[in-house]
Amino acid sequence: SDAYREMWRALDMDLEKHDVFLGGLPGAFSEVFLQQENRPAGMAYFDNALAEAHGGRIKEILEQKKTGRPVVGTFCVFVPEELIFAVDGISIGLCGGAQFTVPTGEQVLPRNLCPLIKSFMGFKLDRICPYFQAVDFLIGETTCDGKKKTWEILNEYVPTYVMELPQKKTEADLTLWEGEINRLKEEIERRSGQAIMAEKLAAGIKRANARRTALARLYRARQADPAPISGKDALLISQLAFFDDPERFTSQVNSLCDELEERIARGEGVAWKGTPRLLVTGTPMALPYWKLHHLVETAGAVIVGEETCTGTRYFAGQVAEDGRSVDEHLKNLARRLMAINCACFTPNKERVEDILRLAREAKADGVIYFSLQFCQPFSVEGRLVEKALQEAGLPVLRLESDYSEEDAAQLKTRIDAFLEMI
Ligand code: BJ8
Repeated sequence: SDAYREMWRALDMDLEKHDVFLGGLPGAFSEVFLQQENRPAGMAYFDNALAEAHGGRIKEILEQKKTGRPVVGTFCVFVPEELIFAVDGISIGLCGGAQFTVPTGEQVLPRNLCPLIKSFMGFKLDRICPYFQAVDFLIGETTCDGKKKTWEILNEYVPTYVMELPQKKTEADLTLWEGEINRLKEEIERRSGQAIMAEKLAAGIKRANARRTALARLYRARQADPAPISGKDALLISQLAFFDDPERFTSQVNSLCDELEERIARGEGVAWKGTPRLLVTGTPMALPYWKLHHLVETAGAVIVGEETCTGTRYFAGQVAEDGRSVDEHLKNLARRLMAINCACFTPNKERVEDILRLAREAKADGVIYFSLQFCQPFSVEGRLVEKALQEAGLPVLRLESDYSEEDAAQLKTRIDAFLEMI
């Protein structure tokens, strides 16, 4: 609408390019989502949240920003959003999942780099992401080398603060990480001009815990056979968690879960009982990346869980709510985060245990190990995970891909062959 165009112009967006980008989305969305059978009615909220991602939600954020609330962009589930909530800030997860911006990203980054990094860099350079345009500052982190070095370039466009994430999980690493969380707290205080107080931080922790609880409930519903919701719809919900208003999102996920639990009680699902059930594990799948889920679910299987950062790694665990002082809260934040098993850590054996447990809980018939192209941590770790799953008798399919559609036919052939085998 015209009102939105004014808003986008004020955000210094490239309106022509943005039109081209948005122009492709409704077709893709309708093909991937709207043609599914027996979708839960509660998906209507999330469909609308996606449709309004560049419109209504941005308008809402800009109104809140006018009242002095800081807008902060993040790229990793290790960045504690609770600290942003503690200054009434708005936290936005900015990872990019679109092929559209990859060529622009490649103008400043090597071509043989993970598409997620090239995509978010491209969104900034192309000026077609209103979230990127609205943020006051970004919080990066030292995870993979690609992201770690990209912050230096991104910082030329938007102030980018970098947290140092340890690479091991010893006591010394936990101490380093606690210090990093404390330094981030000081940075957020400095940038927002507000001191972080114990009560506000406790409220932020409660808010993030409530969202994690709702997402965990959604994942539990997917353990039912027949599955009450498709993997695609569950992925879309996870992706929207990074953009939506946290309280509203949580309450919508909970009402959807009410509906799903009624479906389970009636034995109703989105696929027949006995449909092959797959767990996906690997790199995150940022909005609007739906390629793998779409291929798998149109090939006749259903995805019943994601051990990814747009899946269980985002919401696993809870921050203890027994802290009384800011210091205790910070320690509790650090402890929950250090239990996340990202391939950037070495060793990372707990991830294998997580995958085995999740596959068992979701009654998965097989696992797809998915890496984005050029992601070294997850591709290299794939061998160890594959071996461990095979030893446990779980069939594994390893796939690597990017955001283009070029390999769709080839991926489909491999997925079909895997489904025949399991
Ligand atoms: S905690 S998975 S969100 S770092 S950008 S590592 S795909 S080459 S995203 Fe991540 Fe935090 Fe870990 Fe999760 Fe590979 Fe690409 Fe790097 Fe990536």
